[in-house]
Amino acid sequence: MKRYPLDEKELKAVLLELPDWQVVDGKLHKEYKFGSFAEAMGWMMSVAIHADKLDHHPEWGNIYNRVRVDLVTHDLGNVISSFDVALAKKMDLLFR
Ligand code: H2B
Repeated sequence: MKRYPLDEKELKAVLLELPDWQVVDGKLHKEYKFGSFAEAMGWMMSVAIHADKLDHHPEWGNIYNRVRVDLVTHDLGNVISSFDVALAKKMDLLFR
């Protein structure tokens, strides 16, 4: 997969197919809520394994059963890229 920045039009289209994701401070942002701390941790671990394989790592934080995620591509100068979209989709898939 190629890592390329999204233009305005692509970003708009992507947001339509990514429920509850929005652009906040130039990053692809979402907050997940889980049934428990253990569930949140389990999800983070599953995502971490995938993120490392993809060599694309999220900015994220956990408080109890919530995980706040901000996706941006550092190598391209902190813009939202195709890799952020791929990771966002995988996160949603693993959340279901
Ligand atoms: N993660 C994110 N979010 N953005 C990057 O540009 C990035 C990354 N680059 N993980 C990768 C690692 C790069 O530093 C390594 C050397 O491939």
